[in-house]
Amino acid sequence: MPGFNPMIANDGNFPSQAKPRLLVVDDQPTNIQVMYQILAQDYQVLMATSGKQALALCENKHPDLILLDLIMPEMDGYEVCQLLKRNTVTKDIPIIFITAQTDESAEEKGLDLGAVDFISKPINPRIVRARVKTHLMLKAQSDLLRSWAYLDGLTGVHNRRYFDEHLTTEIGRAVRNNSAMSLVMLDVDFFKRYNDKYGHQAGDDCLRRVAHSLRTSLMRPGDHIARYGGEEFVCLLPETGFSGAMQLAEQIRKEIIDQQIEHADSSVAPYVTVSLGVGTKPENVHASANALMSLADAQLYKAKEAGRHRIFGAELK
Ligand code: GH3
Ligand code: MG
Repeated sequence: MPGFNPMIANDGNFPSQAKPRLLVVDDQPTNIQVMYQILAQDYQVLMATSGKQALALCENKHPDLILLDLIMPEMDGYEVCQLLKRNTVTKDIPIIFITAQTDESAEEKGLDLGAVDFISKPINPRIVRARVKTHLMLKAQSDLLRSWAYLDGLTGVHNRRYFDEHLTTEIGRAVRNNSAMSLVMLDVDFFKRYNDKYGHQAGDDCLRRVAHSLRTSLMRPGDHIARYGGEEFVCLLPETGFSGAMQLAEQIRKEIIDQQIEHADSSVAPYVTVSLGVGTKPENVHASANALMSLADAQLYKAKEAGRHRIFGAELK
């Protein structure tokens, strides 16, 4: 087939990013070619001829949907499905099983393992296109709902739920890779007085401006900002050692006071200020999410105790 690339193919009419990305997994290249011809017009089509290759492609290329052959040598479709559902990176990718097996128990087993649908061979192109379209739409809707459930409605940064889930994943990754990781916790100083003087609406605006300063200061794509509680925020900084995190905390402190948000009742400055606590897991140190969180929190407490509008930091041993 001209231009047929065994790993990635599309018809070239549209930029590939504009099209949803499908992964077709089948040990028979001729079956893959049939699927390719049915789907390449509307989708970017990734292809794998073994379960192992499929798992690697899912981790690296994040397809939007998988069409998975059930019967394959070495690793069958059930096993591939199970492994994908166990991995946090791939568990939400919808899987449609493609199979020549017509008995209901095979279908039941597949659905039990988390597949969204079953298509039997020989395939009918119109049915394949229709089901793919439906499941991609459902996936897009659930992605959108999930992203809303992880956002803080007031400030637009992530919420505590997202942060808690992410922290566990990120610390696991940092321990595996022996890399450093830091947290910056931040709390607005005398915010109760701010609300009392300027009103709750102004208080809300102030929190939005603090979130804006955090967004401005954090530049790396892996960094995450979350609103952890009322006027408390936390920044998760993968691959960041102690001095880098302290520098960033200083930048945030400065960014916020430089906004000159009037706060006449603050005891530390005529403007809104924040106190910050930095906690670092250095390279080659094993640590839990709780230990890192407690460290950053304790540092924030010290900053408050020492007079507010300042930064304290420490590293885990
Ligand atoms: P400190 O410097 O020790 O942190 O003092 P504080 O006044 O900032 O801390 P305290 O915990 O006493 O008060 C926090 C205030 O933040 C009280 C609460 O009404 C306010 N707050 C919490 N969430 C929100 C919110 O979403 N919007 C507004 N406007 N205020 C909030
Ligand atoms: Mg406060």
